[in-house]
Amino acid sequence: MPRSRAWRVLVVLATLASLAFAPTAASAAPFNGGGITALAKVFFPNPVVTSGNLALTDRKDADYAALNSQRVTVTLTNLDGSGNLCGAWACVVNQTGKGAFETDGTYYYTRHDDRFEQVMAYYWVTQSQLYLQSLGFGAGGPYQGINDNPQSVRIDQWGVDNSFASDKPKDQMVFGKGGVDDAEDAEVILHEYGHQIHFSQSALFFSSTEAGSISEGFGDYWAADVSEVVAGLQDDPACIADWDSVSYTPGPQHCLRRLDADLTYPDDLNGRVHHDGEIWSQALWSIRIALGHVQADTAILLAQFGWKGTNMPVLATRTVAAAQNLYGSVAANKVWQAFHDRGIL
Ligand SMILES: [Ca+2]
Ligand SMILES: [Ca+2]
Ligand SMILES: [Ca+2]
Ligand SMILES: [Ca+2]
Ligand SMILES: [Zn+2]
Repeated sequence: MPRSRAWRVLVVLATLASLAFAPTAASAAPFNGGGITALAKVFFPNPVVTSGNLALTDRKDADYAALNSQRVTVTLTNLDGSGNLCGAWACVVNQTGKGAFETDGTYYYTRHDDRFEQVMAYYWVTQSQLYLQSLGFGAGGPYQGINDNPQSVRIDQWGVDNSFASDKPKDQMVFGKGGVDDAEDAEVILHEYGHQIHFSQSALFFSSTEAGSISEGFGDYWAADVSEVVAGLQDDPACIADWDSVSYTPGPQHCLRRLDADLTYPDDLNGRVHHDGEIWSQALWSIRIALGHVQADTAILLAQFGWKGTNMPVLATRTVAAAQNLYGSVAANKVWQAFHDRGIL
C-alpha cells in the first residue's frame, strides 16, 4: 500500500508577529561528510531568512538581484564522482528536465534554473543525514542508522504547489513547482526528510490520523531544527518555510506553519494532520529550548524507533523515558513539562 505524506494540503494563514529582522551572521556550521566534494550555491536556508526582506516575491521563477545575492557558497560532500548530483546520502533522479552534471567541481546556478533546486535538495538531504550521524545514529555510532542510504529525490515539472515523501512503492521525495519552487526553501526539503526519518524508524508511523499528525509535526520541527543547526541562529526560527509560503499566505510575515501556535491536546485536535501536528511540533521545540538540540534530538529520535503508531501520549511517554535513560531526572522532567504544557501528558 502506498504511503506518502504531503507538505501542504491547505492554505494556512500566517500568524502575524512583530519582528526586527537582521541579516543572519555567517555562523554556518554545516557538516562535512568528506568523500568527493564540490562547491555549490544554495539558499541558506531561504532568501527571506538571510535577507530579512519580507517583500520578496516569486515573480514566476525569475532571476533578480535581491534573490541572486542571497545564494551562499557551500561544499557538497559525499558525491559519487560521476558528475551527477548523486552520492552516499542523496541522489537526484529526474523524470524530466535537465539533470545537473558538472565536471569542474562547481554547481553554480541561479534559481530560475531547475538545477538550482536539484542542488538544494542534494545539499539539505545530505546535511540532514550527516547531522543524524553526528548525534550517533549510524556511521559507527552507538545507535542504529536512520535513512542512511542514498535518498532518491525528484525535482519534477510537477505543477502543483506541494511536495511529498513516500517509501512504497518508491522510496522518494518529490518537490512541486507551484508558486515558489518548493525546493528553493530548505525548510520544505527538511520537512519531507522528517517523513523519511519516520519511514525508516517504524512501519507504523502513518497507521492512524494521530500518528500522521505526529509525523507532520515532527517534519515541521525537523525543518526548524536543522535549518538553525546548519545555517545558524535565526531571528524567528519558529516560522516554517518563510520563502515558499510567500505564494499562499497574506503576510506581511509569511509562515506556512509555526512552532508556537499554543494549541493543546486533545481539545484542539480537529483531524487535520498538519493542524494537529502543531501541537506535537511545539512540544518538541520546547524540549529543544530546554535541553539544546543535541540532547533533545537524541532523545526524540531514540523514542521513535519501533513506535507502534498509537497516539501522542504514548510517544511522549517514550520520549520522557529516553531522556531519563540518557540524561537523568532533571532532563526527563523538562521533557515531561514540555509535553504537559501542551496537554499531552
Ligand atoms: Ca527555481
Ligand atoms: Ca511552492
Ligand atoms: Ca528513504
Ligand atoms: Ca524558518
Ligand atoms: Zn508533511
